[in-house]
Amino acid sequence: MTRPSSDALYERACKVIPGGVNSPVRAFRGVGGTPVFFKQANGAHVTDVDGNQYIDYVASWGPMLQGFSFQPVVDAVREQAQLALSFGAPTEIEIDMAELICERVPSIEKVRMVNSGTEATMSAIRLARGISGRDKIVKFEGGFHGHGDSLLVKAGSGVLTLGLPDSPGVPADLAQHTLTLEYNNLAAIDQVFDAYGREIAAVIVEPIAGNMGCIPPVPGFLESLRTQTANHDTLLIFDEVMTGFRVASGGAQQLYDVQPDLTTLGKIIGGGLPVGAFGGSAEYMDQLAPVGSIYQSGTLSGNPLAMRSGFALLSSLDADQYRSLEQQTTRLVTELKKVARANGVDTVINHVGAMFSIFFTEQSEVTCFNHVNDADAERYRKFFHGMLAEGVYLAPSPFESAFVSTCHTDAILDETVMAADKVFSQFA
Ligand code: KE4
Repeated sequence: MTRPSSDALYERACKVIPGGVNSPVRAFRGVGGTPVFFKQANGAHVTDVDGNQYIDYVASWGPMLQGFSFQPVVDAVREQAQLALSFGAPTEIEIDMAELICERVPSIEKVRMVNSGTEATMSAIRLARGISGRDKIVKFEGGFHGHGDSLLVKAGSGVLTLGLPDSPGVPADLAQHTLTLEYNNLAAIDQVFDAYGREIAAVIVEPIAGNMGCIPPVPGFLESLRTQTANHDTLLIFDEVMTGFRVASGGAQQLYDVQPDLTTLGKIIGGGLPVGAFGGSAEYMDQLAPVGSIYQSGTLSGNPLAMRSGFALLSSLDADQYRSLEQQTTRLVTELKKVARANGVDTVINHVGAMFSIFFTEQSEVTCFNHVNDADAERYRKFFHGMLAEGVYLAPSPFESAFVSTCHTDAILDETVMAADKVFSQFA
């Protein structure tokens, strides 16, 4: 499979866009080679600028739960575009969207729309700090919450040492307020609250990790976070930008029956257009301007085009579809494990709802960032390019999740497994 047009476009792009991409992960640095440029997509398939078609498992990093070019979304966007793209003034569709989110996610009584997951998490952190009057926050190693300064922070030397900037440009005296724990480590939660308890404004966590590959919470992890935060008047923030409306109608908080104080959302709620959101109790959310004094704003927040797109997607989803997504993903993972084993390739494949990840490792399980780091990233690179050559487009990084849509039929899953069998056979 050759991609001369992609290669030419990449060369042109690099002259005017940093790294030729508008978001780093797209640049293939995680797998080597140069990015594929796409021109159209439909259902579970994407087509690149050279006319090559692939079965897609990136789903634009999550939004395409009903597949690409989902007709109700296309129709809603086309209709709204004829009326107006944005007013910068309130519209009815924003209320419809807010009501739908509050109905689907009971822990959310009020919600504020923004334009990305980063804006959602950044704003939720500010809200938690404003409510609590505290500065410290806790996040988890391998957790990604967008590129807000307080969240681009890595662990200090020890679990209780203050954070260090994880990117140039993040002030050290801001980073020091962020503590980073090991995901799924219950003892670390107790330690950090014993040490800093009532100094902690918020804990922000992906209730199912998706940004170090897919890693479900171990029993008791989310419950321990809920107990410790409640005991110390710390706000618990579930970053459901990826898991929201993907793993269940009510997200991971419904699946694991643990209610956070604040929830951040994105991806699926935009249906492919730029949307983020954060929500929680009316008591908390009414502390935001213009009711309260905690400031947050956005020119295009809640714009009717993106609202119509997200509303069309969300309102198309029902319990049967979530059951089917779970069944299809389980079927795919089961078959992938079989062909990997049959070819003597050691893997751990984690999955929850319609998201999964393949780790090339002899470890029996992958439950934290250290396990991911001990996995064989070179084998992932080989697998990625092998599958690409077979017409299957996976995430161009071993630290991402793969996504199944309602358009991934049995035939498409069988095709995927056959491709994997062929690629694994070349691993020997
Ligand atoms: P955005 O600012 O990219 O819309 O959302 C940031 C974000 C927040 N929280 C979670 C749990 C997320 O997964 C993300 C963004 N996810 C990545 C993929 N792992 C987006 C892809 C990219 O960075 O280009």
